[in-house]
Amino acid sequence: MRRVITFGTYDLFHIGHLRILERSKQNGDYLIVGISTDALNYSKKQKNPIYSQEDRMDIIKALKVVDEVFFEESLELKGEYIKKYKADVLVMGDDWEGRFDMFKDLCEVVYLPRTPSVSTTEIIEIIKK
Ligand code: C2G
Repeated sequence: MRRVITFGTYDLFHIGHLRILERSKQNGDYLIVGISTDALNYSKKQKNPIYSQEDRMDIIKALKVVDEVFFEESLELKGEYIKKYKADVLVMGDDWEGRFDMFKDLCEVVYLPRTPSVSTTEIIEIIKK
């Protein structure tokens, strides 16, 4: 069984999120998703996601393509998560292209093209207007 791992915040869950999870699953048989905690998000972007980490996790966990979820507490722990969850392949969107190449000695690393014209930031901007 080929185990796939991917990570994300998945705030205001949208079609780009669904597509990357579906395409991640196509890289193997079992999909494990690390959900960025509110604290990790705050440290990266100095703001909290709209949906709480518990709600974001419940949404991802309910998807047919997802087999297992956990909270990603820190970007620095990625290597530990890859080992803990025995991942054969790490999949990320290509906005992260090259950023996780250091894990190539632990597992395969794949970057997939993002779905164009949709993002959480853009959704927030449209609603604000
Ligand atoms: N994504 C996509 N197409 C979009 C928007 C997002 O394919 N139009 C992908 C991203 O490339 C990422 C995943 O969906 O692989 C989750 O995106 P975010 O929720 O924005 O995740 P991010 O905040 O980048 O957190 O450790 C890494 C981080 O946890 C990733």
